[in-house]
Amino acid sequence: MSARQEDPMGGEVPPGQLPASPCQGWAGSTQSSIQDRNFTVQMQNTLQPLCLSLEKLQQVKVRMLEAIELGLSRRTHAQATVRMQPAFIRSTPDGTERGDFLVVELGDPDLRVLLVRLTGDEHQTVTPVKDQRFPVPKELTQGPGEKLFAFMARCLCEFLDGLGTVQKTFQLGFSFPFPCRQTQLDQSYLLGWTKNIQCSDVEGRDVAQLLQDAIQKQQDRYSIDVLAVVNDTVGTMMGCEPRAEPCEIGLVVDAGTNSCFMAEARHVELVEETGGRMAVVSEWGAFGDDGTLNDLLSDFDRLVDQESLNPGKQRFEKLISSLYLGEIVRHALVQLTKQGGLFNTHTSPSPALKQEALCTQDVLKITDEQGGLATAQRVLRDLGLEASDQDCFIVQQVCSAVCTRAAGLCAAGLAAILSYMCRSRELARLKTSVAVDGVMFRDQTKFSRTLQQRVKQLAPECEVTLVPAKDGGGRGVAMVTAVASRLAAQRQQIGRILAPLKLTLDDLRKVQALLRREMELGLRKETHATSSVRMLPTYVRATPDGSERGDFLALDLGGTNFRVLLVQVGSREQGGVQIVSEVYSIPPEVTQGPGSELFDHIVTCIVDFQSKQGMVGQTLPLGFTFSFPCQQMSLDQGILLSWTKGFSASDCVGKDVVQLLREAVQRKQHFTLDVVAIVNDTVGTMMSCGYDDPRCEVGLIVGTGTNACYMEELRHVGTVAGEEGRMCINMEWGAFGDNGCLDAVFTPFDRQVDEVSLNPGKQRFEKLISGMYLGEIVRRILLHLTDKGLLFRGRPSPKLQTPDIFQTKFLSAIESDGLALRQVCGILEELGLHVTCDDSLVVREVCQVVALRAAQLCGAGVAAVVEKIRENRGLKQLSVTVGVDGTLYKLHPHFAQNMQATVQQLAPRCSVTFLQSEDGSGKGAALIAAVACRVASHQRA
Ligand code: 0WK
Ligand code: BGC
Ligand code: BGC
Repeated sequence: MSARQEDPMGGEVPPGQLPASPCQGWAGSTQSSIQDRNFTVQMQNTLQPLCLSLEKLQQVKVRMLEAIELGLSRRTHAQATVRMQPAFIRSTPDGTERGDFLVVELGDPDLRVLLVRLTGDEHQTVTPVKDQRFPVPKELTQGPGEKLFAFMARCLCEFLDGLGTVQKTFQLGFSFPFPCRQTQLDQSYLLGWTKNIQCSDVEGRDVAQLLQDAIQKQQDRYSIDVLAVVNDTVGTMMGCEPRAEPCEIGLVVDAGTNSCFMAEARHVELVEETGGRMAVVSEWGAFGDDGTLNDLLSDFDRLVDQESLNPGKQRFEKLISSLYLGEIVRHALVQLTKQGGLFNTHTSPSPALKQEALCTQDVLKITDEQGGLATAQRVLRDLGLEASDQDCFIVQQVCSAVCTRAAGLCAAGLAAILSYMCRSRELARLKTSVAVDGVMFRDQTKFSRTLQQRVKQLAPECEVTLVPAKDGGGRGVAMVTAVASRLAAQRQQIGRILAPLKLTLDDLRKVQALLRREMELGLRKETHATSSVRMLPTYVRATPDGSERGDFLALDLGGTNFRVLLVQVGSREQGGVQIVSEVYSIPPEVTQGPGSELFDHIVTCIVDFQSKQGMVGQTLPLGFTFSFPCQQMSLDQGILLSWTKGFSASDCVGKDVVQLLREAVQRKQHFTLDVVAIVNDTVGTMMSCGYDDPRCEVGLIVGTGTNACYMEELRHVGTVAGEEGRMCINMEWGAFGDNGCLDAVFTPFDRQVDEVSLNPGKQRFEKLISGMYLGEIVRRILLHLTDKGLLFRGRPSPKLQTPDIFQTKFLSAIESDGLALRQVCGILEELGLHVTCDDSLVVREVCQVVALRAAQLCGAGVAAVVEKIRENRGLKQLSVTVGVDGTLYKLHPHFAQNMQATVQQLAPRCSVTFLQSEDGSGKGAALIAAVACRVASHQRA
């Protein structure tokens, strides 16, 4: 054998000295006999597999890095052995945490209960007010999970009874050192037991809920809220003594082993986060369960694994943690005994070396250079083994080999995490503390020294301080619980602020009944003027029957765009309705300027359209969709009752809109107009859809504004003569509640939006539903939450304080499925806001609540209409189609569905089909013009 031997700690063994570790040759050693030399070789061969060179550890580091990437990626996570579970902790403590928190730690072998006081001062002195251990009876660790949780609840009560405090309400953090799939701080599903616990009926279940249920079942003397479930590595990291450099890694080397660290949230693909950090629990104990470490497993490791509670699982853990090291050493000693070199027993292993004869605590002590040999002597004597000094020395060598390897492997894992953090943060160097807990590290100089040295060698780009955990994870779990408590309090506050926007089915039934009452009032001649729902006759008596023919000009004013259309209506064989249209914008200064300019602008667009379509000088019958409340005396006459939405052009209200258009044409002296019909966009939409579905007898707009129309029995329309047949009624439900009947639904946010609108006190129902207002309601709520310090760290951006800056299309975007929170953050960052992930979640919730209320109220409206039609016709069951149009209805991801669900609940005897209009109401206006022309030609005939 060569004299020069490379020791895994990277040093040389000077001649005549004992090797620092068994992995070194014994060339220079004091032994003289041949027999001894044979045994030395045998021993080296036996222990060689336990000796991992730096190169080997470097390989392990690289494999761990690959495993980390697989665990973080959404695509490979499910197959990954190192599961990288998000812990839903986004920042390490900031010292503001305060309060008294209960902590329950399911350790091995003890359950520990603590009451921790956080002072919230910059020193953050954290003192366990009381701390008590309860040994966990062995049978509980293998029995029904329910019993184990009941035991924990009992200990908790015993602890609190012993506290002798008057306090009855507590917030609790649960330290649960087992692999879990966490979905939020207080929701964590057990993936599988490890170490010495194997209870039934717990895997796949939420352990927070199991503990909460056990506590409730156990007693009612205390009200205890389980606010957080925390892995012990996270507790260790969060409990790290505040130091110069942040502590962003937690490491546990105890009965089991594991690690966690603060990853860049954008790299944790299991969560939606974009910005900031997220603690991930590696669960590296399972590293190698896919065979990645097979090349470095020794026979002893395989024996330990086969004899364990979970063969084939937790391979990395079984090479490092205290539950297994004693067994590895024992198997090595049995092997050496068989080779006849130990305890003078000549091959038959002593029964003394039976399973679990050696505990890891002793193994660790034996590795101690000072007293290790004496400890070996004592331990072997206690086992009834007569051990010579050489035996003790050999045993010490074996223990050292096993522990050195454990420290080396742990270092390779830690180095992988450090290098990963350095790389993922694009840093040249990383300086961080690592909080370490566990019997393998606590007061174990050899292990911790080896670990420190190896980490330095394996991650030279990182400057690492290993910080022994002061009291295990207790204080860290209390910190997490304090964060959870703050978040829970915030949640409650946000819940209280949003509660008035959440309508119950009962509330919606009341709205339905109120609308129905207003409809009746609107229809009756005597009460028509006082009803907030004006139920305006449209003089449209029937929906299209397919016999309409001819070319028509159509105008579509009132929504997002102004459109001019050429509509050619032919037989179905000729292809039915052909439409050519042009969209024109109407600048705000025109919508809010002199009425004459508005109508001049309309005529200019018509002229432009006609010249583009080569129709100059051609006069076609025209249908005019005018999406504002008009009192119609006939099909081609409509007195504007009031402007709504963003319009407030002067000198129009109270005037016949058709006349205003004709006057504009005259002013332009270009051509003549033959306006044969003016229709509301709801009516145009109903007609347009009715052309394809004859059952379509309701028109609904949910766009910039909202409104509905439907075919009412003429006998019910008190403002129009005649009893026979039907007439389409433009409800103008936007004004529903203008008489105060909806005040109960109105929240302060709605009032604020109304007060600054163009028409305060008007269009109250519209202001709860339509696209013009939803964004503004959300903005006001966000400002209120920011004011309360519940959002954006209490700092609103100047942009967010700008009226109408939060457009309704943002709601649709923010709520769209699959839109990662990252995109929500993007939208909010556009508004100059510094957004945390919690903020995005809250903003999304506010959007959801506001949009859901709008959809439900709209659903209550439609339910009132279809129920009216059903009762009109004395039907048990009505089947009807509603033609719908409007940007909000079309673009919002959930509006239509939520609205339809509400209609089903409130009008169960109506099967309602919603037909989205593809051609817009202009087509409908042209069809009405066609009917008007046909009727006129018959009258002339
Ligand atoms: C398209 C119709 C138009 C109606 C508009 C409403 O053709 O008549 O006014 O939908 O939706 P908005 O454009 O307001 O979203
Ligand atoms: C568990 C981990 C735990 C570690 C240390 C492992 O067996 O899977 O969740 O953190 O032991 O206690
Ligand atoms: C108008 C209605 C119109 C609705 C949808 C409301 O503001 O008053 O006439 O149908 O908006 O565009």
